[in-house]
Amino acid sequence: MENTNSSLQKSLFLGLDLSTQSLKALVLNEDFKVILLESVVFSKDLPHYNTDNGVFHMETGEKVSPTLMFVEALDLVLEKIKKSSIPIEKITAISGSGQQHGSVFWGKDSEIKLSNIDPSENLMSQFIRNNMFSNEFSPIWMDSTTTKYCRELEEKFGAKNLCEVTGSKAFERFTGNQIKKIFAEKNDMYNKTEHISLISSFLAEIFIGKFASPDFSDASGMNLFDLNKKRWDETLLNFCGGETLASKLRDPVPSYTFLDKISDYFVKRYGFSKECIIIAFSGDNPCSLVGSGILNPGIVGISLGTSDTIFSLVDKTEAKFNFDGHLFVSPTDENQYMMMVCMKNGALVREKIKKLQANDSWEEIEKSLNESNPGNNGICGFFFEYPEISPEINVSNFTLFLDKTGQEININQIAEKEIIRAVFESKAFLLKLALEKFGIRNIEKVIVTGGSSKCFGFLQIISDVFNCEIYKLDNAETAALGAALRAFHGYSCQNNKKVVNMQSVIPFKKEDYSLVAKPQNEAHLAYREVLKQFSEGLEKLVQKYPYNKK
Ligand code: XUL
Repeated sequence: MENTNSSLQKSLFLGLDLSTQSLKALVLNEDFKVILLESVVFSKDLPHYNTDNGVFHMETGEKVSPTLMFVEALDLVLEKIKKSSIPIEKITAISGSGQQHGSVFWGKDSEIKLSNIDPSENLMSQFIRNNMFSNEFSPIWMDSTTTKYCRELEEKFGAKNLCEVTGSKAFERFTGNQIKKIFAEKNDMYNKTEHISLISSFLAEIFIGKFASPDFSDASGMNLFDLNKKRWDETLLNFCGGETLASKLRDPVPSYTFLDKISDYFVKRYGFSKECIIIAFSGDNPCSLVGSGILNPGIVGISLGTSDTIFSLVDKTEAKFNFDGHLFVSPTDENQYMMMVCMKNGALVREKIKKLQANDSWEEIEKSLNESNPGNNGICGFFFEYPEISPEINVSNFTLFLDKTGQEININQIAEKEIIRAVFESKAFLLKLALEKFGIRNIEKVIVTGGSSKCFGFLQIISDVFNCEIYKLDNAETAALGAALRAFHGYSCQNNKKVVNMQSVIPFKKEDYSLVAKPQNEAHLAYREVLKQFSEGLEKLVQKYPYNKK
């Protein structure tokens, strides 16, 4: 990436990424080169919170994170930036990324207290002393204990209607349903809550020293935001949090919005410039989209991590709503949508097959994929360690193989290399089918990120199934990079006093990517056949194993 705008020489842009497991800070210089990457890893650097990689598993089954852990992580990461060699005073704009759907519950008078924090002390001790939060825990995206409230919401509004208004049917992790649970079960705590933030807007709030709006993209992951009207839906607000919810939330704003200048606390304590501006923070998926260079429709991002996620941009007029995925307002252009499907059964399924069938070795997996045939002689499989959310299939520890006639076949009748291939082909099929449901068929290229993108045999399968070239981005920190790029974009809009097109100012170039797989025609044709059979098998599983709909 290279910046040709001379007025920006010597400006630096900071992107933060508050994810499930860590807080990262990435600084870009005026040539869009990463000049600093610092991180605070919750399990390693903040062990006293006793989390499991940032997550607290409550006895009740709820998944939360201690909100103060986020605050302490921010103190630590800022200290690291201060100690580094970068000139902090040159940071011109800051934006951030937060794990989507998670929420923060601020206590009474917390905004006043936040605006009065003292630069001679760190944030953490002042947050403890001031008792900032009404809920010491932040419900996070991994939580799935709100099924009852999701069903109530869908009964009241109709799943289809909810999907068409908010971009998604009711999902357990979506913030509206998390708020409803606290409203219904911990009403006292709810009433003591002055303000509710998303994890992204929470981080922005600390930087400006007052409550902040979430951006349109992150607000789209709440089941509360009307994508078309670009404002909260009043009936949904009332249903999830009663009449007071509207007053506990700030109205969402476009992703490029200038929120305010950085608060004095950061100027005095860390040496930031008084002129440094804060651009609305967003969710990790919207930020990863930007950080992967997906700035126009036709490019598809696939993140192969703990969960597998596929995302892309779609023109509003062409976008199809569907129950298995989500539409968000795009962080690149508020008149486009970002589609996203998040599948729970990602890395764990691959790790399991690696352990059971390949001596826990990626080399053996590669060898096995090399020695087996695309299309797997008509054998396909389904593998779900956890109940799947996209599409909804309520099974655990589940394996099923079908032969080329679509009949169930016993694992003992299948060669080891076919078992391994079936796992990787099945994932590529699921990703392709997810995309088709949104009406996306013309794919220019796919950008892959995440742990399992190191397996070339797997990337070749994805290339052949999608029939397009696969690229890897050289920078793996797509969420933090996307946040820094969004800071730059917001700054450019502010500077030009108009909304500038993101593509015209963010110069992703060919050199930023490596080509890792090219489609092979014969393999693609073989997959087209198996995909039909796979899709029919999948539909049967969806019918056979529904979630409890009562
Ligand atoms: C997306 C989702 C996860 C989190 C991870 O809907 O729940 O990808 O955003 O941080």
